[in-house]
Amino acid sequence: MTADGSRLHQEVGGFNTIEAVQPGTSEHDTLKYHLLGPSLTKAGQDSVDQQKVSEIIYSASKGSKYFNNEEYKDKTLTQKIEKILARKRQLERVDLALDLRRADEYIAELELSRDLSQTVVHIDCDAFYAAVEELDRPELKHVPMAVGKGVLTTCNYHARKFGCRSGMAGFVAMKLCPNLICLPLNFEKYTSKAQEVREILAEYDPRFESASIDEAYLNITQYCEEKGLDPEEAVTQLRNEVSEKTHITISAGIAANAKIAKIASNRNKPNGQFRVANDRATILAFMRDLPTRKVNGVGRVFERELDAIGVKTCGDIYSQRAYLSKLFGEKAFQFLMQCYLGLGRTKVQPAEEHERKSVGTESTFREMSDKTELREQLRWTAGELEKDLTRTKFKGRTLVLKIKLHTYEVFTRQVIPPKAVSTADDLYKYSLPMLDKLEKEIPSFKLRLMGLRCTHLVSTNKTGINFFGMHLTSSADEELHSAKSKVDEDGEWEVWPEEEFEEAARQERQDEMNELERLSQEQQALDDGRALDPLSQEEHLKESNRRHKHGREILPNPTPKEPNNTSSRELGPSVGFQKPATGYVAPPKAEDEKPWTCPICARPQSASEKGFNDHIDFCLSRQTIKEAVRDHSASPPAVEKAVEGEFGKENGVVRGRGRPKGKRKGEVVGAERGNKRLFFGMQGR
Ligand code: TTP
Ligand code: MG
Repeated sequence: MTADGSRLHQEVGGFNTIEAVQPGTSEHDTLKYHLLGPSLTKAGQDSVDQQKVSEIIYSASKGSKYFNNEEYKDKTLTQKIEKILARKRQLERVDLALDLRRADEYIAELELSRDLSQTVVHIDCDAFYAAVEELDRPELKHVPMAVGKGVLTTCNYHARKFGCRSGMAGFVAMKLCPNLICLPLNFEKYTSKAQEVREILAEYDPRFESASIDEAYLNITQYCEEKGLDPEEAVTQLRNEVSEKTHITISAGIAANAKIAKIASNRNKPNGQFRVANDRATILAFMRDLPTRKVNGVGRVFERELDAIGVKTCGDIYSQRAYLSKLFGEKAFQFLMQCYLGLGRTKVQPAEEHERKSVGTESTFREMSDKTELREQLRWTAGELEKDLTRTKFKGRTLVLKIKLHTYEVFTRQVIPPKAVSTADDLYKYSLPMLDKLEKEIPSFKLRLMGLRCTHLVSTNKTGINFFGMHLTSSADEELHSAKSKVDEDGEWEVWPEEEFEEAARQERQDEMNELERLSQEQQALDDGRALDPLSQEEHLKESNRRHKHGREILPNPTPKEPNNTSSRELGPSVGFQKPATGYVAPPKAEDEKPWTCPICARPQSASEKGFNDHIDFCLSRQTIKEAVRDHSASPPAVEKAVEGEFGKENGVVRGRGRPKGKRKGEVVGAERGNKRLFFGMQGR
């Protein structure tokens, strides 16, 4: 929301214009912007008049429950933004020299961790579900077509020219494009095609990381070295190979880290690629003009909040650095500083090796208030969570119950059971008192969503890699948990916050899809001249819950055909180089080996000499980074220069990607944005 009523984003950096007007004068304008939906930044809409689209969505949905709810959410957000602005005005009157200095120290520290030695690629299939459908019905290639009935999951690039996009109610899309052909979903077909693509990816990086059904990250540093190829050549070759063998096209972004690679892959869509060179100045210039919403992890709400304080592009973050932590929390501060600097993870690893912070399940249903029914729903949710915990091999030390009322208010409650829990019986037993209590506290208790989530996970895997790649045995689990907590309390080993923001934005998107599902049902009922049928509503919701889960299942990477690829990758950059930088250590070969304890951080490590030494190097380099920052942080106002002049040259020396320091010792970390959302705190209220 801009004070002068200007457009939210002008065309910047070659990206498509987001034409929606976002003035501060009329609340309906912010609402119209909101109604544009979760996929406003999708590729293929350069020529679309988004203002016209927003008018059509507005008039098509006006009067519906969905619309009223969106209006309510928009008003709540506007109020929240007013509070943010009031707080900002207050802060402008006090001396923030300390916050400024702290921000500058953090920038300097982050700069020292900048790793420009890796080539990370993000690939994303073009109009994936639509492209797969077009293989069976090639005639659809030449006409506007979408997949999904109530809500579009995607549409081909013809349809996008009309403003149709994923996350749009089908009947709204039909208003934009009356000739649109909508096909039903066929998950099996998409999964099987995705597997064909993955088989090719494995040839380029066997340790590639699937990010969703149609996207993946690869580290091709090793591949390029071995084949003597420039990254752009390697990616062209990869894209050609995918297109020839699978008959669908992919787009790719090439950059020094995953965050930039993901942004870049959307730049030349469809069937294109874009590289941001591994060079600090190029990266800063790229980020400077980049609208915040283009960053994975900045959803519609956060975008508006940032816009309110004058942050439209990642470059704008710098001038507001002293306020960010106080306005949005420590994690948001860290995340934003990393966006400003164009930093992100360089580590790419198979999805199944990813450290998990929580395992949870939730589902939306028609309004439910009957006590017995609610308990049955809780029992069912506990059963679903047990399945997920069994599959992922975890137990939870903390159990979180989330509910959404018919008024869309979200409440969460959590409990720490006496022992880690994983069975449906235990999950139900410990969550029931929370439900009972909420029921008593909240008048007219009608729910439309219930979720259970386990956090502070403990692995039930016999051996393997878990939190931060540490070696685990089931007997070491309890020790690990206490070791981790202790480490966190000391403000060390904080994870990169981007993951939490990405998860929060994904959650926001999912919630929006569910709401849209409701809109389409309302409309369907209206068209048919009948009341909303609870049973068909439930069917729709089941479908939408299923759609949400689809593509997020973790499948093991296919084995590459060339055997020497695998062995070379074991020594390759995404493992070898990353070891010291992240604390990653390979699991020991013998099952009975006990982990060794690092004398610096006191965390259990792999009982292999090489891994252990690498880890110690990493711990020592962290110390060096801290000392260097402390020594150099005496003159905060000149930090931009200081970074370039004094720290920039050290990039090649401090080769490891030091995990940036998280919350400082003794510092009160208030409403941390990522955390709050991840743990389903009260949203937007
Ligand atoms: P995306 O990669 O986001 O979209 P896309 O491949 O259709 O189009 P693009 O060319 O812009 O990449 O998502 C991949 C598939 O996931 C998509 O084809 C359909 C499905 N999907 C959903 O089910 N729901 C959603 O909200 C989105 C965005 C996608
Ligand atoms: Mg795609």
